[in-house]
Amino acid sequence: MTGTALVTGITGQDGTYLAELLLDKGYRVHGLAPVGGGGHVTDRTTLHYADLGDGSNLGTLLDQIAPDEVYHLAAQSHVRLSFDLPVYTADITGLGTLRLLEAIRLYQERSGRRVRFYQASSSEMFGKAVETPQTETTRFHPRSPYACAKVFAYWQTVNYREAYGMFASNGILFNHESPRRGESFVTRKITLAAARIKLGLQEKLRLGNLDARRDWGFAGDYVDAMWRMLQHSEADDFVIATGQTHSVREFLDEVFATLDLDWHDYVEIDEALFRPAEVDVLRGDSAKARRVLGWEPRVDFRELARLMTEHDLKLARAEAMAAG
Ligand code: F7E
Repeated sequence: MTGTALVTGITGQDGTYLAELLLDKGYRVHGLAPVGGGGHVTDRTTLHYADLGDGSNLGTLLDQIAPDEVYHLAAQSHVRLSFDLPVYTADITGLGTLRLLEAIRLYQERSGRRVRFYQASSSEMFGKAVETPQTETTRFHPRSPYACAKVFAYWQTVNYREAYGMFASNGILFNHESPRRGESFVTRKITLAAARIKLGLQEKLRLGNLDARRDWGFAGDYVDAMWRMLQHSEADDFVIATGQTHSVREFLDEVFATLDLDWHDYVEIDEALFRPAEVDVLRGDSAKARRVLGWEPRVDFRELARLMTEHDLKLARAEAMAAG
């Protein structure tokens, strides 16, 4: 169905791809953005300001917007940073989700309308994974304040579904990247630096643990899974992943090879970039989403590395031109 959608975190990587997908399908799209939050947002969406640490205007906004679907993507989403800001992360990422769920429950009661709710759950909840690959039934073992907050939000979503019959679904998304990925996440940090090194704009790249392995997909593919979850006949939880795992080192290999460079000449290891507890390896099994939602990823690891590198090479060329 199409109708009115509300996307929290609309200025983030996933928010922008999702807004574009929903607009293409004919939705009216409203977004929540943090006060002072920048980002790439199209002028075809209506932006509202809210703070998930406060939440006091969420009810009023829901009355104004009257959404059919709410996609909750907003979070303090940086794992390393969550170790420095654990309480803030728990408040925004964990309690923020509860504030929104409770506001939606009350809105449904007031208006007599039904809202479909999507929660951006994360593969980080598997953390020190007890089995491989991880599925919807794999037990969680979170390894960061961020992951603990996401586990809390996951269970609140399940509880609103069970306690109040709300249409509330968890997408358990494994890492997903794109040219719009924030510059402090490892893939984008690497593609930006490699492109700048290629053009002589930068000499070194400092990184942490190169042995970590992730199941990396393309964000554009993953927002389609979010939409499919809310069109399904019933609310449920789904793992979204490629089923392939690669190390940070392999990502470096791909990106620098594309540019005819050897990363060993440029990468320096910085102990400060290691995490107090690391998630060593993740690999997801999205068989349920494939079967039930008809979803499948289209962009593989090599293609992802290539498209991000090409994008950042263009950015670096523009930077070099501007510098004269
Ligand atoms: O790190 C290692 C780091 O920060 C990936 C978020 O979207 O995906 C993301 O979480 C790996 C880690 O993503 C650097 O130790 C090495 O093992 O790109 P990342 P993440 O922590 O996996 C999940 C699904 C989410 O839900 C999160 O919100 O790369 N690594 N050197 C580094 N990581 C960073 N950031 N910077 C480095 O220099």
